[in-house]
Parts: sequence; structure tokens; C-alpha cells
Amino acid sequence: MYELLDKINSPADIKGLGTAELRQLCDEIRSCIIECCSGHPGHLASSLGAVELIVGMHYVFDAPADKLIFDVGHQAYAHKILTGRREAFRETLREEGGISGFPRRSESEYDCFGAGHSSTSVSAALGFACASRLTGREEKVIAMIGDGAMTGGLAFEGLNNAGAGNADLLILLNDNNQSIDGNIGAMHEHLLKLSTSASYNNFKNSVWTALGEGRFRRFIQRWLRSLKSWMVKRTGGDVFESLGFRYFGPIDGNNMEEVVNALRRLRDIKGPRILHCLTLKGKGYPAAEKDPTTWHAPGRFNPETAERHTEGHVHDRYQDVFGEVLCDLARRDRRVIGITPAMAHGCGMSRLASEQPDRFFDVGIEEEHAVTFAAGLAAAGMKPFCNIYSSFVQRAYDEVIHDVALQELPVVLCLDRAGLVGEDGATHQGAYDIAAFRCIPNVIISCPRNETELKNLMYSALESPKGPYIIRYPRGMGEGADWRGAEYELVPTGSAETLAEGSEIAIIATGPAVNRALEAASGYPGRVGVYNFRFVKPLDEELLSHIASKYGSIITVEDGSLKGGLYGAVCEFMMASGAAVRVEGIGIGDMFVEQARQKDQQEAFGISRRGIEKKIEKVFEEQK
Ligand SMILES: Cc1ncc(C[n+]2csc(CCOP(=O)(O)OP(=O)(O)O)c2C)c(N)n1
Repeated sequence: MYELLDKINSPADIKGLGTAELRQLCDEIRSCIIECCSGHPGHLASSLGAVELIVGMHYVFDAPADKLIFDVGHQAYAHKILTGRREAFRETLREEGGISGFPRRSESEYDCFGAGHSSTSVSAALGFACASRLTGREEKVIAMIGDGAMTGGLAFEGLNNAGAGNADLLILLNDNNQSIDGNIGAMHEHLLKLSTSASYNNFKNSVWTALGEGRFRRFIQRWLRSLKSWMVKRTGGDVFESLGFRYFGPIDGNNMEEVVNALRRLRDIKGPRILHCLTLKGKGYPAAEKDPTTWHAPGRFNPETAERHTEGHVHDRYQDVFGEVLCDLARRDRRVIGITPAMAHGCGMSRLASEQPDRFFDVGIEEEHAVTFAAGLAAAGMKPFCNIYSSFVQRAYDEVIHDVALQELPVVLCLDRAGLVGEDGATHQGAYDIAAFRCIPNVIISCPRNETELKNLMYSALESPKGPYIIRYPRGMGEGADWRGAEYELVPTGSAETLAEGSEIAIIATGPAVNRALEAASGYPGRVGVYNFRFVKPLDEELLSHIASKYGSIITVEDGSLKGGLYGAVCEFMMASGAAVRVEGIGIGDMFVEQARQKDQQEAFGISRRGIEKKIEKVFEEQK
């Protein structure tokens, strides 16, 4: 079906190709990515933009001996296609048991370092470079990082260490001038300035190559430095050179010839060096070029017409509720601020960005900074709503403890994508937030069971004088509650709700799983009670004591880790109170959860009507 691509089974197969053939290969890889992503939703635009850079890396370097490390890893589809996974990629991308959307060490020897979260590549590459030096291996180490990922604090830490240590490391900066939304921040401005001083850099690099080794080169190098310092005044300074890297570029990262020439030149230079490559996100698919934010991860689409298939949302998504309620609260209270680390579109905060731009802050991929920035705002009397995906807040653990909880600052931490997330797989599961934060003093952890409860918890969090006030809710569609029609109601902190009284088994559930518990319990009227523990911390201890005195068995249900989660909390309470009650838990076990459809993952852990029914039957059976 693809004239060239079908013959490529490993990077060795591209080594003999000429430039025209490499260009054709890039076209075929693009078609393959578009065809595959149209039916297997994935990260389309980023992968399309990086094709020439990846082909160039495999052409010039010798993986797997040479180490190619991808930041985030969502742009690495061409790498998967070239490294013996073409058919599996086409047939199983992001499916259960199939090819991951990110590099994975367990998937291929060519994936030397796994990813999914941003800004790790420089540090990981430095690790490889140091190991290579210490063991006397000759391998080259190349990290590929986007301009968005380069804004993350971890990337700066890596640069700081690598530049000072004179590490032998090449960084390919894939600068498409976009994160998911438009990229932001001072580093972004700096890259723009560097791009516009391209003529100086081209001049410098040609002189460097033409001179060869020797004293004359060193003299010219000094002269170039003075020229650079003049340029520095004009461009605002080259941060990479100041950090000890040799900066090359910018080059056109979608021009195959330029990419190969630059990589060949840089392959044999030693030391920390960075090649600045300008690319077009979505390259080769007009709809994605035009709107890279929507086409970052567009879902299923018709490749011919670029018509996107809506996933049949019959109800509003939690993200719609969050976005609208935040705007409404911001209209009512001037102290309300919205903060997102680069996920405005995904979390629903774009609405606030257009309605109240001065109270909206996209801080870049900087979860740690987002939390401490929110703490500063709260200390100064504002009411920050900081929205972070559950798995990304793991980055900001210390900031939540040290800057927010310790000072009891009223920061509202909205954790989107809590629970099982589906096809993004193990790196993105929002499984650990309850367990991670439950042990921290002063933290309030809430989980709305539906859209209206999310609205009311956001309102209650605004009214709370103390924090951190965590509201965790899942990815995607709500329960169909009439949240727009409902007036705001204050939810007392730590209060649970009795939804059905029973006599034999009590189901203590949190989040939307409460509704599945109600459905399951409806088959056992009067026997199975259902309690909505919308706060996992503080726990409603009065209600728990009541439950302990009334029931012989408890089933907890949560879309999160059992260890340290609601299950852990209820067990601790029952042990401490000496209650003679048995506690069974439904939730995520002690394992990383791989990619699959979100519904299938929930079913696999029993976080579903059927799963809860099964557990009820098991408990009844064992009670006999
Ligand atoms: C720690 C962390 N925060 C947020 C994200 C979500 N995320 C995935 S890709 C991306 C944008 C990355 O931009 P860039 O590095 O420029 O790559 P591009 O997609 O533009 O090629 C973001 C914010 C993440 N993966 N990890």
C-alpha cells in the first residue's frame, strides 16, 4: 500500500535512501499516521510535525545503540512506525494490549526511556550520557523536546545540570510555537527572538564549519562572541549559550535535507549542544495545520473530509460544568482567579480566558509553579481555582504540602481526569490523588457524584476560609443532572449523604461510582444501604459510627487506589473504633493500569453496576 514504507522494517532499511526518497518516506509516514489516527484516536498534530526530525534522527544516528529520548513522547509515532512496529501501530494504537501512544521500554528496544509526562527528556538524556561516559561506551545521546515541554521546570533543571557538567548530549528543540494551546511565557518569547535572529546563527554556524580546528578558529570564535554579545542586546540573550550549551539553528525542521545536514554536522561535535528546529504542528494535514489545538488529539475523524466524529456526548462533560461554573463564580466574586498549567482547552478554562482574561493564567507546563503561584495569590487574599489533571499534580506534591496545606491557604485544587482515564494508559491514570493527599493535614478532599454536586462543591470551596480544598472529578461525560437549573447549595465540609438505608450491607461510595452503587443496590431493597461520601477527608465520622453499629458488612467503592484511598480510610476508622464489621473494597488495586477503553477499565476493577452487584452477591454468599 505504501511504496517505500512497506519495505521499512527497521531503521537500517532507511540508511541507503537518497534525499528524494526520504522525502517520499516522510509523506508516506504522514499518510500512515493520518489513516491510523482517524480510527484510533491519538496525538495527531504533534506527530505530523515531527516526522522529518524523527526520520533524520534514525537516518543519521544508529538506534538502539544510540539513544533517542522523546519528551512527553506523544510526537513519536514516526519512530514507532520506523522501528518494526508499523503494522501493530496501524492496527492497535492505544487499544487494550496494543501499541502505546507513548514510548515504553517494555514495548521495544528502540524506546530506551518511557514518557507521557512532560519535560523529562533532558534529565533522562543526561543520565544516559553520564552512564555512557562512565562505562566508556561510544553511544550518542539525543533528546527531542518541544517548545511547550521546554517551559517545564524539570527541563530547566536538566539544562542547568547538563550545561555545567559539559555532558555529551544533543538536544533537538522541536519548536512549533505551540503547546496544546498557544505556547506562553518568557522562554517562548525568547525562542521567538532566537528564530528571528536566524541570519546571525546561520552565519555563525557556516563560519564555524568552514574554519576547521585550529588557532584561527579560536580567534574567530572570540570575534563571534563579541558579535553575539551585540546580538544579545538585540535579541534579549541566548539562554542556552549562557547555560553552557552550544546553540545551533534555527533550521527548518520540516526540510529533510536541512535536518539531515544539520544532524550530520552535530553528530561528531562533543559537549552539550542544542539544535533549534522550527516545525509546523499538524504538517501535511491542512485542518491540523490550521487549528493545531483541536487537532492535538482530535478523536476519531474522517481522513478525507476532516470531519470529526463527536463521541456521542448525551450529557454535558464535567469539564463543561467546571468551565461554566468558574466563569459564573468569577462574575460573582472579583477575587476568583483561574490557573491552568497548559491545559486550558482540556479542562474547560478557555471560557474564562475569553470572558475574563485578566483573571485567567495559563502558566505553561509548570504544575509546581501553578500551585505555589496559587498559594501566593491566596495568601494575598485572592481565591485561586487551580485546575490540574490528577496524574500531573503528582509533580506538585511538595508544593501542595509546603506552600498550601502548611499555611492553610484557601487554594481550590480542581483535579480533572481523576480515576481511570482510558487510552492514555499507565502514565495518565488519576489513581493516586486520594491516597497521596489524604495523609496531609488540613487537606480537604471531595469527589462530586454528578454535575450538580461539582457545581455545589466549587461554590462551597469558594466559601471555605481554608484549604487546600481538593475537588476531584473524572474525564468526560456527567450523569445528566440538571445542574444549570439548580441553585447553588453549600455542602458542609466533611458531610456525607444517606441515599438509601439498608440492613445488611452498607455501600460507602465516592464520586460518580455512588450512582453505580445506587443502581446496584436497587436490586436489594431494604437490604443494601448506599452512602455518598463526597468527602474522603474529613470523613463523616458520625455517619460512619452509625453504619458500623447497624451493618455487618461494608463495601467501599471508589475510582482510585484502594491502598490509602476511601477503602483505606474506612478500614482505619473501623479498626480504630473497634467495630466488628467486615470491609470489602472496590477500586484500583496495587498495579499500574494499562491502556484500554475507560469503560472497560472500570469494568475490570468492578467500578460499575455489574461489578458492585457481583460484590454484593459475594458478601451475601459468604454471610450464609
Ligand atoms: C507534566 C505534564 N503536564 C501536562 C501534560 C499535557 N501535555 C501533553 S503534550 C503537551 C504540550 C506539549 O507541547 P510541546 O512540547 O511543544 O509539543 P507539541 O505537542 O507542540 O509538539 C501538554 C501540555 C503532560 N503530558 N505532562
